[in-house]
Amino acid sequence: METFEKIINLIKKYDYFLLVIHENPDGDTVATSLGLQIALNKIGKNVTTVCKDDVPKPFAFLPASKNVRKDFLVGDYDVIIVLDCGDLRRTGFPDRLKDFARHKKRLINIDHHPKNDLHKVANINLFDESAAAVSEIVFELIRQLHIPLDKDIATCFLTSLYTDTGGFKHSNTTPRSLEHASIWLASGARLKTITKNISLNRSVPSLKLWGIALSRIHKSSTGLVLSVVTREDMELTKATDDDLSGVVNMINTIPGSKAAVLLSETSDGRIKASLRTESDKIDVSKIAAFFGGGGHRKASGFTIEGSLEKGENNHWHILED
Ligand SMILES: [Mn+2]
Repeated sequence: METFEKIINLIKKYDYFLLVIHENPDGDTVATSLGLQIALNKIGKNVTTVCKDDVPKPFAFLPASKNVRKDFLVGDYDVIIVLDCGDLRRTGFPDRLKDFARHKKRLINIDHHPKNDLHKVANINLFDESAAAVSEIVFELIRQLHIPLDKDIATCFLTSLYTDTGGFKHSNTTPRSLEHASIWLASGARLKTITKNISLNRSVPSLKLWGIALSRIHKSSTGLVLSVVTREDMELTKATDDDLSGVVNMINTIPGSKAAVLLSETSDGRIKASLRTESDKIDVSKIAAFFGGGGHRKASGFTIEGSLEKGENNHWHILED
C-alpha cells in the first residue's frame, strides 16, 4: 500500500491524534502542526499538539498556538504523528514514542530531514527531502483527505514555508514551493501578518543583541564567518533566546561567505552552534552530526558543553568545563 494511503486509512479509522513537534521549535514544525490540527478538527478528529519547549513569541499569532501542550499521556492517543523532528531525540519524548511504536504500531513520521534513527522507530515514514518545509508534505496529505483549505490552515502552512525558506530567499525554494505559496495566498493566508511577526517585529532588546553579535563578526581567510553571543550579552540587552533567530542568516549574507556559524551560550550553561551555508558544495548537516547535532545541508545546529571566553585581541575561546 502506498504511504499516503496507509496514513489516510489510520486517520479515517481513529479519533485521538497527538502531533509531536521538535524541541526548540521553529516556524516550520509549529505552524505545520497547527495547520494539520485545524484540518483534522474539521473532519471531527480530536487533536493535541505537544512540544517540550515553549512556542517562540514570533509564532504566537498563529491560530491555536495557545493550545500547544508541554506534556501528554500516551494512553490518550490512537495515533501519533511526529513532524519535522529530524531525529528521535529532538522529539523531546524519545522513550514514550519508542514504546508507542512498538506496542500500538501507529507512529507516523512526517519529515524532510535526511534519513535518521526516527525512520527506524516510526511505523510509517512519509519523507520528502525535496520539500522546502514539512507543510508542503502535509498539504498533499490533507488534499488527499479532501479537507478544504481555509484562511487559518493556509496561514499556518505559509508560515511554515516562509520560515524554512527564509522568506523565500534560500535555495531550497522550489517552483513547487511557490505554487504552494500561491495556492495558500489564494485561500486567504495572511502574508502581511506573517512577515510582520517573523521578520519585522524586532524589539529594542533584540536589535541591541543583534548589534553586539554583528559587531563581533569575524571572517576567516577560508570564507567562514563567525560570531558569538554570551549570556552576559543577553542580560545586558534584556533579550531572550528567541531574539537570536535570524542572526546567523544575517551574518551569512556577507559577500564571499562560504558558511556562517553563530555560537551562543544557552541558559543551561552550554554552547549552541547554528550553521548556515548557501553553497551547494558544503553540507553543514555533516558538521553538525559530527558534534551530535543535526539539520539540513544548508541549515543545521548542535550543542556542546562549555562556555565562551574573550581572550586577547578580541579572540574568543571555548572553555570546556
Ligand atoms: Mn523544517
